[in-house]
Amino acid sequence: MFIDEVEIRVKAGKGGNGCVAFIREKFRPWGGPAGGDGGAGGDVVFQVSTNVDTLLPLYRKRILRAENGKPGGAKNCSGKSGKDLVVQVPAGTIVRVQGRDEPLCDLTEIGQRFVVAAGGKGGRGNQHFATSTHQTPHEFEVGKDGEELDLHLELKLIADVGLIGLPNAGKSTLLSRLSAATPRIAPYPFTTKEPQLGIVDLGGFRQIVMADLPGLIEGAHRGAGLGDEFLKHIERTSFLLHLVDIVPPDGSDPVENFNLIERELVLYSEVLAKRPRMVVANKIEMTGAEENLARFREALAGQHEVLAVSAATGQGLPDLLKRLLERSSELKGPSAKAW
Ligand SMILES: Nc1nc2c(ncn2[C@@H]2O[C@H](COP(=O)(O)OP(=O)(O)O)[C@@H](O)[C@H]2O)c(=O)[nH]1
Ligand SMILES: [Mg+2]
Repeated sequence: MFIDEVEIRVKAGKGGNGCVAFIREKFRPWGGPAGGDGGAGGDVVFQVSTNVDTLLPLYRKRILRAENGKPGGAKNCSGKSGKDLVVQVPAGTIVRVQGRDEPLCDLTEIGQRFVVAAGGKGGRGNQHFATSTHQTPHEFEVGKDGEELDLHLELKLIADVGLIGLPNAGKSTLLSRLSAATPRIAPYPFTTKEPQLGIVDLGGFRQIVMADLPGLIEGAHRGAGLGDEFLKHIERTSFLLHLVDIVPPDGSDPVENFNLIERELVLYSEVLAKRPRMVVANKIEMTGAEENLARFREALAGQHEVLAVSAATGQGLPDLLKRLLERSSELKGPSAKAW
């Protein structure tokens, strides 16, 4: 299990101050107090939405602020309320006040809303302070501050895309080039190397979780077992990206290298071997890459589409993201959301 975490401050709007005013009309020189009430401050609200898949949109923010209420006006006019700030969060977000174990809320249902910080009440204007013996009140209330909290948000993630390939294919390099954030890995008893993972922003509000699965193939080689929990987790990975070094330094054949991994994958997990996948040739900026790529494409013709990138120079990466976005319905299979 991977955990996406964000720490963020939320600040609701302050209530507007009450107003001190008196009616001044030609024939009513002492027309009485008429100061309006301040408007309430806006709330900060979290709402579960299918538009977001991770907490990535919140990484770039420090503070989420709702609008303040407007002060009351003369002639008993109430101030306008501040607008609520509605923040979209993915299903499965657990919200805690920083430093507390007990969750503030556990947001699971699409559309579910929770006010994480309530706006302050507006203050009353002087119209409310008049009594029979106190006809020209100058009292008013100031608006109350909105709630301000430091929150910790946590989301359990499933990898949407698993990166596979021989050691040195460039998996780590590719992942670091594409990821916009690096979630934490929950404490699994890994028997091999820890997987790396990143959130990849595909644009168009789609974010996917990409996991490098280094232990997968190397582990299969040695017959080393990954933890059951971890295996269950990666078997929910809905899509595989097989990365191939198109100019291997040892002079080996990229087609054979590709077949080797595919064979091991079947031996390792039939569930995973059935996953849809995309084949990506890496290191295409190197000399000799072009001929190898042509041969490679020919060998895989009719079986897999082959994209070509250089994780080192960035060549081909925008096309790769575009292609992943186009295939994002396959990346988000029902299994991927079924926690
Ligand atoms: N020339 C070239 N080298 C690359 C490219 N991508 C990765 N490498 C290098 O290949 C080596 C293995 O990369 P790494 O990401 O660690 O591979 P991994 O074992 O699959 O995670 C490193 O020395 C990288 O710098 C690329 O596009 N072009
Ligand atoms: Mg690596």
